[in-house]
Amino acid sequence: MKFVSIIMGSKSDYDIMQEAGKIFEKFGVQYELLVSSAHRSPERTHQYVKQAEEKGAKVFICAAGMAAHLAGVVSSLTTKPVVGVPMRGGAMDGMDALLSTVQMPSGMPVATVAIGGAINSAYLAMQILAIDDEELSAKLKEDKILKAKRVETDSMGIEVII
Ligand code: RP5
Repeated sequence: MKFVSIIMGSKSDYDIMQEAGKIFEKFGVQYELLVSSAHRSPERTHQYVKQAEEKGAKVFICAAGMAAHLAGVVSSLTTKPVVGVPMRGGAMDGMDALLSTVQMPSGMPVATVAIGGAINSAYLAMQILAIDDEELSAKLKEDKILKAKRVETDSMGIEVII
């Protein structure tokens, strides 16, 4: 069973990260979602990543805030692609999480999206899966076409062109 794993450092990340789940549901992509912290539950995180890989996880999405080490720790435990989502909150409102997530040492990559970028994390994970999945690739192409059409529709009625 091929799926994407979404790991959140805290239940407080859920409101934002459930948006990634909704995208997977829309595209018919299987996913798991759970809370496991790099700091508060390191054993659970290690065990889960190993188990998820064995079960068929192809991409990991890791969302964490503040001193965000979850994506980095998961990257140290797997050779599957890891997408990091820095979360808002704390004294620096996400800048700390952004830098903690993106500034990985060489050889331990984390593909970091914007602060709170749950939706792009899902799209990036799907684009990775679509490399060898024609059906998903076709759905993503269709989605891009729809988005381009929406831009034209939005412009119609308000545009001023001379
Ligand atoms: C991180 O610290 C979590 O990912 C969350 O974004 C942040 C705050 O966690 P809580 O104190 O709300 O559980 O570990």
